[in-house]
Amino acid sequence: LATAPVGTPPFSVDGFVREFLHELNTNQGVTLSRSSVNDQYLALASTVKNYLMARWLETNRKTREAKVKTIGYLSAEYLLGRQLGNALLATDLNDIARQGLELCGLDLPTLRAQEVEPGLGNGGLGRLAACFIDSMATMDVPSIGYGIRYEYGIFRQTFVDGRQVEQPDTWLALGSPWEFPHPEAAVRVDFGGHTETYVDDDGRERCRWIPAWNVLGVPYNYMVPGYLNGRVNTLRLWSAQATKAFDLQIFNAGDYAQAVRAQTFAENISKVLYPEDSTPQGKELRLQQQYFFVACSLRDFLDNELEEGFDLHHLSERIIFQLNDTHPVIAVPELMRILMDEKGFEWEEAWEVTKSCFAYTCHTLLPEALEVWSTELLGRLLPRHLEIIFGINERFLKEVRAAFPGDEMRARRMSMIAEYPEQGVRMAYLATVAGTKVNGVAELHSQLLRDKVLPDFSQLWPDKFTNVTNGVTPRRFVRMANPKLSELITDAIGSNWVTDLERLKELEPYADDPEFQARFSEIKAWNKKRLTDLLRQRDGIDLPSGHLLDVMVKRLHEYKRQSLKLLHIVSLYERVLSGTLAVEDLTPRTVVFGAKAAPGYRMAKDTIHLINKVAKVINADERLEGRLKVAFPANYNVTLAEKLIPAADLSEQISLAGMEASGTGNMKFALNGALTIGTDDGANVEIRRLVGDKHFFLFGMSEPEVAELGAKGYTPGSYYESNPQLKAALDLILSGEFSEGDRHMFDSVVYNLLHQDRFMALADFQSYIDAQARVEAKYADEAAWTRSAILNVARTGYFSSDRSMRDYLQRIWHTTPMI
Ligand code: DL6
Repeated sequence: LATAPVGTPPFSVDGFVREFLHELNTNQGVTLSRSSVNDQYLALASTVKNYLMARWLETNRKTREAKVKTIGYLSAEYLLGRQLGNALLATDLNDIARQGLELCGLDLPTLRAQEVEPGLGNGGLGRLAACFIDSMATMDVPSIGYGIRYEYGIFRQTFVDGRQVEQPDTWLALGSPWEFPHPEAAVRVDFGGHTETYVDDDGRERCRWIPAWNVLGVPYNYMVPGYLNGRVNTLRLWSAQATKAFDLQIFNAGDYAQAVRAQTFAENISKVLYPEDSTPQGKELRLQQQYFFVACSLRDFLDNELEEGFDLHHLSERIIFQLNDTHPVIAVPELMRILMDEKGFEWEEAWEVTKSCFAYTCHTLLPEALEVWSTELLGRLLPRHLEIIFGINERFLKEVRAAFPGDEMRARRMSMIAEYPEQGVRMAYLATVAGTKVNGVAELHSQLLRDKVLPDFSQLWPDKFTNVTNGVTPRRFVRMANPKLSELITDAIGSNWVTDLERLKELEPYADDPEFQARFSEIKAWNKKRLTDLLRQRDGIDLPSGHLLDVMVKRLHEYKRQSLKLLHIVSLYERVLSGTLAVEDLTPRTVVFGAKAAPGYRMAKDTIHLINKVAKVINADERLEGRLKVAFPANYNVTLAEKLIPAADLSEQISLAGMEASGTGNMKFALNGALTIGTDDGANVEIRRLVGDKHFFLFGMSEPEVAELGAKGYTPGSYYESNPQLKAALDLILSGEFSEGDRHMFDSVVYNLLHQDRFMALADFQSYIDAQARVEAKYADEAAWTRSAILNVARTGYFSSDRSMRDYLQRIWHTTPMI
């Protein structure tokens, strides 16, 4: 009885309806006739959870009993997207739910639309974590995702006069049916104070931390259902609370505000997601968040997931903590501290265990994205951890000096402690030293990581470095997002592709089949219509029909070069105005942007403003005869992506070569039959290799060419002077055409391009324009375009996150799925 899971509701329309009405009555306290849409959504979510519950409990029991190695995925971000659709898919309940709800007079899509997505991430890194936990569950890999339950996720973006305005993301306001809070299992996390040495009972000198304050971490568990396999893994997100509610003495003395201050202070730790994805500010609260969630997670694993009395010398047989970028790296000194200060390990023993329990994934190449924590802050917040970091560094540098005698410069370069502009800890170095493996996220990125970011480390430990190219979950991004295409694929090759995506290769022969092509085109048109309906209702945007749908969705960052896309649009417009392009020669095209800018990133916000202003003028200009439109729906998120990506014809992946670590949007578009226009950057390189040059529009400098130009000295102004088309486009912006005659409104963007252009947009302009001309020529040949689109689908099965997981299992985690 103690281990018996609850029963599962009957897998029938009747059984479903009974369960749903029961949940509506008992959970929501309403009858069907008196229920709101939100009641109905919450009851539906509970119903679906009930179908998953027995599997979840059983998964936990089996994993615990099997005593196998678990993957502890440590990530400060999980950009989950809506949960209901995914849970229905994983349980095969879609049809039953739809029919059952119909019997109740309800409509499944309406209830699904009620869900507010948990936006607990910024972009690629957080969405990758969500794809990976989906794949691990589907592949029967025992894993726990650990992270932070932010009360406010990524801000909600609105536009006021074309400028970005951020609103808080109140994702919890209408209830959060997918989580299971366990306040009774809260974990204490210490901060501040000082350290001291003492002599233990065996006469050994030891160190201990005397913290100054603490908070509680309350675990919230979320189900991570595998696709049709009966496995349900766990995502455990931590929420911060004060250790005591409030100080009664102060309260009784009448100072209410002071009395609750401690509570507010503690809760602040998990209050809000930092919205910078590539320029982390060294903010104290951010370090508190990082330590908070890894301290909770380590404690949780050691105390609750291991059986009592487990010998921690063998810890690596039971866990590997994957560090999703440097955000969780403070876990390294935390494990050392636990082993030495709490479990009595000697340094060498503790280090042997620690360095076998972590692996590190780097997600960037931008120097400003590599976290460095000032030693002043670290020492103030985590004094014992700073001591341990110094200890690790000292021993590490001895190893370096032994391996490269006399090469003091090298030792200095490799030190985890930076001395300028202030003393700080280079978290990527600490992660590299502590990790059993270090991986980049696409082939080119992993190579640049070895050669340019961490060259000294890769010379010292060549075998430590490896690559795992990112992937995306086919469940959410094909099967769920593109139901019609999924049906077409299944009709052609059977349904196994959903968990074995390389089977999409079997579609290749269909690329030449006129009937298949026709159905494929109809589906694209249907997806465009679905998007059109959504954007009309969501944003009041009217998408014209029959246009090439050209989509650029990703965070707004200079290196991603939304400004290059904008120059292309402005250039088309300018050519029509100046008569160098006849309007009837303009390929009917709608460009859709989706992008959030970090709230403090001026240039990114100015670029958003400019895009919106350009859109307004172009969309209203009748001289274009409706042949060029620009749409920029606000608040791009996972939910919108699921409708936007399947509708796209052209996928814009135009970062400067050597800057985008991988990209994962690029994979989602190709898998949904969009053709890519892209540079040889990140995973584009692998996409192009797999789909073939004829089915990919390559442009721009290669990474070595970029490096060469940079070394020679890059002068963007020379491109402006020598390229009349580029000059005319920039001049048009400067003329005030898009800013009601104000010639200076966009000086920041234009003069930055003309005088600095760190990401060389002007150097790649002509090549981009030429590639766009090739796009138009191909688009004019409908059969050829459709053929290429089908081949994109057929040849990109490699980019399943299931394959990424297999690579991690083989190259990094050295474990296998559970039987
Ligand atoms: O690996 C996931 C994703 C990559 O696909 C993107 O290319 C990369 O920009 C992104 N990185 C981040 C933040 N990086 N840091 N630190 O989101 O990771």
